Amino acid sequence: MTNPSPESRLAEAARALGFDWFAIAEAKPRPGDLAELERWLAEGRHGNMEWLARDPARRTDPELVLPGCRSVVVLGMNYLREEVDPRRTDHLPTPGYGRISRYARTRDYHRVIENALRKLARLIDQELVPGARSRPYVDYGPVMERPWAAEAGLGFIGKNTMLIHPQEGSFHFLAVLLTTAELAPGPGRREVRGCGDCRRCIDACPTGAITEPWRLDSRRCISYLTIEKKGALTDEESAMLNGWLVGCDICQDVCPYNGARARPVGESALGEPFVPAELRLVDLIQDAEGYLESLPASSPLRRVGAENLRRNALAELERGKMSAAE
Ligand code: B12
Ligand code: SF4
Ligand code: SF4
Repeated sequence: MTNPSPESRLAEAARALGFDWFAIAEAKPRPGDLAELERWLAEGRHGNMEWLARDPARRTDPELVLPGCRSVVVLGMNYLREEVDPRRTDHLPTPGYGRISRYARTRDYHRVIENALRKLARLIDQELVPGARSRPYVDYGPVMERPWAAEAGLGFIGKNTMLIHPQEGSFHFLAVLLTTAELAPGPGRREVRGCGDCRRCIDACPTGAITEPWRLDSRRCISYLTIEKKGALTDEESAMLNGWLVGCDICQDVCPYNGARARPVGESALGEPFVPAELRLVDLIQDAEGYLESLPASSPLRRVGAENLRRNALAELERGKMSAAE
């Protein structure tokens, strides 16, 4: 019997750690990514996320992050817990409540995924390819995760800018391991049907943040406004939250790829949701700190912070009053 390859041992270890997707790309800069990122930044589409504008060349070339990098291992973890009905058109919460996006209702994926990635990095460096150097990245690292996921063959980038798996949809977190180990790439970029003539996400986005197919303006995106935007919201920004307190799922909820074929996971490394889908606005306005303290330390809402939660709840309360008066 032949010994299993390093790639299949790595894939098996990733599955055991709770990852649902696994693929490998060769660590060559992807043509076009740097130009697209630079254009995006030059137009100010990153808003106040200054860290994204630091050294764009580095974000698109693994060699500049990890000298000698040969392979990019891309992983995905499903966070869908409830069926999605893409035909649903009413995305507003119960009056007096605000919505919490799906990603923020379970344990913080950064923590769960970082721990798992470190174990995989050790497996490569110490057992599979001794002497290799591997670096784990999830979200805040200098790596563009979606383009790498597409390159490795996990799916395609949709007009809503999400990485979409043709059978399993987009409700997956991504993570990346850069490694000096030379691993066999696979399955590799494949021809998938993609979006075709569909433009449901563009039409459904309540703020026009998807200004053209595949191009998003963070400054109009509810996810950015509720989570990343620091300080006070302008009146125009406050009016844009459309019922959301943390994140926004609309451009994924309406996507046909997140319908019947994308199944909610059973047991997940992220655990069961412990934050409800809607929170009462007055409770947060009165005591956002108290609410955050009542949550487990692993809640992603703690990253959002009491100040933003209260600010968002106040904006929503105001919006609710205005629409009731109309
Ligand atoms: C900054 C950021 C944001 C910003 C900006 C989002 C954006 N679209 O760029 C804000 C705060 C708005 C945001 C929101 C969300 N985010 Co976010 N975000 C990131 C982060 C840290 C960097 C993304 C980035 O570099 N953007 C700059 C643009 C230029 O690059 P890009 O989108 O990666 O790739 C572009 C090019 O390849 C180009 N492109 C490719 N093909 C084509 C074709 C044409 C014709 C054109 C013109 C362009 C083009 O378009 C791609 C998409 O814009 C990544 C993590 C990471 N390190 O990659 C997570 C990440 C993308 N976010 C993620 C998630 C889950 C979300 C939210 C769903 C959270 C929520 N529920 O509120 C929303 C979704 C909003 C949306 N529709 O994108 C996941 C996405 C998983 C997936 N399956 O795709 C990531 C990968 C985090 C993770 N580790 O899981 N996010
Ligand atoms: S996350 Fe919401 S606001 Fe942002 S692009 Fe998607 S639908 Fe629009
Ligand atoms: S809603 Fe339609 S256009 Fe938007 S990402 Fe999904 S398939 Fe593509």
